[in-house]
Amino acid sequence: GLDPLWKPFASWGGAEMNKHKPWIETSYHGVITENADTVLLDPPLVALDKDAPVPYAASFEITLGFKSEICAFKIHGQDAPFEAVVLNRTSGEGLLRARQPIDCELQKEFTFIIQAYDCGAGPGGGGWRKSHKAVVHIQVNDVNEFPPAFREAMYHAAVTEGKIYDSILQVEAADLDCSPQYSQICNYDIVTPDTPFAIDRNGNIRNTEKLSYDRQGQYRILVTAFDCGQKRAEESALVHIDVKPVCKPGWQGWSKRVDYEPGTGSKQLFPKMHLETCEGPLSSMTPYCVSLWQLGGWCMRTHHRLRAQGSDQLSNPPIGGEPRTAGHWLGGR
Ligand SMILES: [Ca+2]
Ligand SMILES: [Ca+2]
Ligand SMILES: [Ca+2]
Repeated sequence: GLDPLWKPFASWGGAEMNKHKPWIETSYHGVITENADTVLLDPPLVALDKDAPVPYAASFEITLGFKSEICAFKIHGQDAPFEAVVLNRTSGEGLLRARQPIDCELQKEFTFIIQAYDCGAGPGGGGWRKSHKAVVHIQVNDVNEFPPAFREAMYHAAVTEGKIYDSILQVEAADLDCSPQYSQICNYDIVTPDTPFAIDRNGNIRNTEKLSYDRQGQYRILVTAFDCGQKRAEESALVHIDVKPVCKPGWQGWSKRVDYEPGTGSKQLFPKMHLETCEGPLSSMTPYCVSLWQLGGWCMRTHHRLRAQGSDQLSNPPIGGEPRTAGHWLGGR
């Protein structure tokens, strides 16, 4: 029996010298960190070729030139931005790397085909053979490049004094990174010190104590957000919270004095005037008629009637009166 190592001598020449095609795994899983260029492959990229010299015989095999090493890896795929290079022709080790920066926000994974080519048998590389096709699936790891950003620069809410709210309003930030770890908002925080408010991890703002309209009628607080990689929003959001006084039933939206410039035509007296019923038992008593009569160019009198009669509280609206001379104000009675 002839030692297998010596067989090539018995059949010297042509494609006979390259009996075997290279062999690679059927599939590879790769990971690359965005903006980096080396792909970590599992299993590692190695092409085996039975025609390749075994290490202990390498010296005379190379001399004789009838070996087949691995000369190339080729990638087939729709514009896959990767290339495979041979690191060691004899061992068949290869490396997969990005041809251009990989952006996870643009594409999170890639799938393509890879094939190994040996160096052939002839002196000019003729008679080369290629491996079967293997599938490579690459996943792109995220880098925390983006800070959270609030959907609104400013938020507005109103609360009634003396109440504790579970949630006065909810603020929301978003983040453009491609992974949950670096794009989800893990925490919100109130930047403004010493406020009677707290914010939870979902962005709900609540008051931590009862508010008083007389003590402070409006609050302006700054809030910030952190993604789950602890990156903080670059711009804080401004939250306005108005404190409304507890409702007192009666006529609202008027004042005792109205200035009128003679000759300026008609002027609506109290466009915002309304009967505050505080949504209590008086809520069904909406004003039936509130009208301002203009006589001779002057607001003369205000009439109102209520659909429901007999309430002491719902007296005449506090305006009206007799015509005065030009330039005088119309006083309440
Ligand atoms: Ca990116
Ligand atoms: Ca990113
Ligand atoms: Ca982020």
